[in-house]
Amino acid sequence: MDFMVLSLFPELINAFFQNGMISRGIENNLITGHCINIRDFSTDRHNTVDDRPYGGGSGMVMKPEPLNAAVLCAKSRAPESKVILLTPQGNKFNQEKALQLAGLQQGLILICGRYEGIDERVYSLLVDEEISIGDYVMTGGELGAMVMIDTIARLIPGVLGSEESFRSDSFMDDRLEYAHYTRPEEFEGQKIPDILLSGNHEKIRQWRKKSSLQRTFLKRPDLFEKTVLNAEEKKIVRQWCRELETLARE
Ligand code: 4GT
Repeated sequence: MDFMVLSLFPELINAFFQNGMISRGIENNLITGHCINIRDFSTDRHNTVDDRPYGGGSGMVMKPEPLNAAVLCAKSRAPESKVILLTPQGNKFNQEKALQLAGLQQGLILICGRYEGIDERVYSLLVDEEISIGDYVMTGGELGAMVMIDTIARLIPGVLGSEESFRSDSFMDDRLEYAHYTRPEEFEGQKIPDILLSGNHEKIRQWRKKSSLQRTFLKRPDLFEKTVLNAEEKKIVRQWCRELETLARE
């Protein structure tokens, strides 16, 4: 999948492309990452990219011409790509949205606004979809673009490497991950659960299922309410309730 980011802060985006899983994915030709500096498309000698808002008020608005030219440049380089504007007004980004976009054959052109945002006319001419990463306001769309690319890239086969693989059962099924432990066996007086040392893979699988359900119930009751438990999970929850009863009696 091809990611092309349009930004006034290309250093932020390029640092992201040059590190961790993303850089590995690029090296292995599984994804590409490019950044276009919107300022390169300004037309005056001061390299202006913003201007005062019509109608008055505080803050500045991104001028339409440089952004428009930058998007047209991106589209000429990647004609099939879907143009996404990062904005608090957009459709909510979540795991489901990430899977949907990861499944597309198209690349993504991600526009990052700054100041008070972009001129409405560029939006209506060029943007295929608006996306928000959550209900809060940031100083720019760059972190949103990075959140999206990170989340989508790890869903592309091979990006996480052959050993690791994303667990589609987490979050897609509205469940949190089970608790993780690594060496040492005892840390600050806390031991790891015995089962994890037993070597019994079936028992470990069941323990993890239980851990996942417990954590979802305790930490994200909103998610738990949505989940439909299968027969095995109902059994696990019943078992948990019995354990709690026993504890209460003691
Ligand atoms: C929040 C989000 C976003 C911003 C979000 C226009 C100028 C928007 C600054 C930009 N804030 N962008 N994408 N929640 N700020 O996704």
